Amino acid sequence: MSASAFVVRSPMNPVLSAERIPYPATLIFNAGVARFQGKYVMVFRNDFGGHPGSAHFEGTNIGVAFSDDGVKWAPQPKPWIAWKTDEIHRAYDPRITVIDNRCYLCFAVDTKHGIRGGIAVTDDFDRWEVLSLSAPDNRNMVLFPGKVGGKFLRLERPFPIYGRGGPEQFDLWFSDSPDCAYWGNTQLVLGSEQVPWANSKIGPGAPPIRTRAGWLTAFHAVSIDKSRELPAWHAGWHKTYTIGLMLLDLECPWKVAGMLREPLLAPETDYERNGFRGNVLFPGGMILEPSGEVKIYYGAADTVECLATAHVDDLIALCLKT
Ligand code: BMA
Repeated sequence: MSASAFVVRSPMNPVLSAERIPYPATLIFNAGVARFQGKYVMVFRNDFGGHPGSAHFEGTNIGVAFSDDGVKWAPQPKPWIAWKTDEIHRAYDPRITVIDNRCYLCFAVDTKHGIRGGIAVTDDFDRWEVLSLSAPDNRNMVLFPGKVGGKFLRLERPFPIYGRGGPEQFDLWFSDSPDCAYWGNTQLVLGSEQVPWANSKIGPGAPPIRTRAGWLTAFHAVSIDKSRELPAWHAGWHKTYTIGLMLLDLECPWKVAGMLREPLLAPETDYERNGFRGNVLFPGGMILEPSGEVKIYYGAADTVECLATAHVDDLIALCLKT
């Protein structure tokens, strides 16, 4: 049975889109989601000041929405983070991890001197404090919802354009930190060549969830087919982003304990195939419910935010299947 048989797309999809946002919004996607203080919270990317069919946007900010069930979302009246200085152009693709009752955010930060991975902390989705900004180029950072040996743990995706030998052949890495500011113990987790269905870069997606069998995490995997133009609001779009799934060792989280050999989800529906960039599924949040249901949140077509669900036991079994 193919993996997609174990995953159900929400009938409410897309669970958040630009029409529902009470301030200028064009693309609402690539969100991070967590359960915090009895509610679900989503931080999402908003590319605003554009219109369908045009590839030009005025800017990007990060918005917040709350929910009682993780399905129906109420966006806040105003955007939250709009980071712009002489050096910093924007922050985007946020993820959230709750550690010791505080919400840690990871985001990509476009700067004059390259793309940096940022980590910040908030207690109220109002004030936020930056804890670290990596050297460029790095992004798609996610933090684990727990520590090993007292250290914060993260996955990340540096993108070495000279040293890796192929165009956009980028891999998934691990590092840890005593304080979320100084990062080290850098280890390769998964090389893009180990993902059998992808021929280009991979990257961390949703912050891992802790299960009895290991840290379960969804990643994105890219295939490029130059012979096939994909639907997009601009010409020359050839990349398909699928969602992969793996288990990492609980004590040595840079060691892969199992990986699904096919995509967990690939673009199928209209809202996944068509939009600003069609055929893009970009996972950013995973929540394990007490029932064993796993909610998987993903941006679709760089245009809307979606939800799919599966049972944690099935996801573990899929990763351990040889
Ligand atoms: C990546 C990032 C993501 C985006 C994806 C597909 O490089 O920019 O934000 O979803 O491309 O366009």
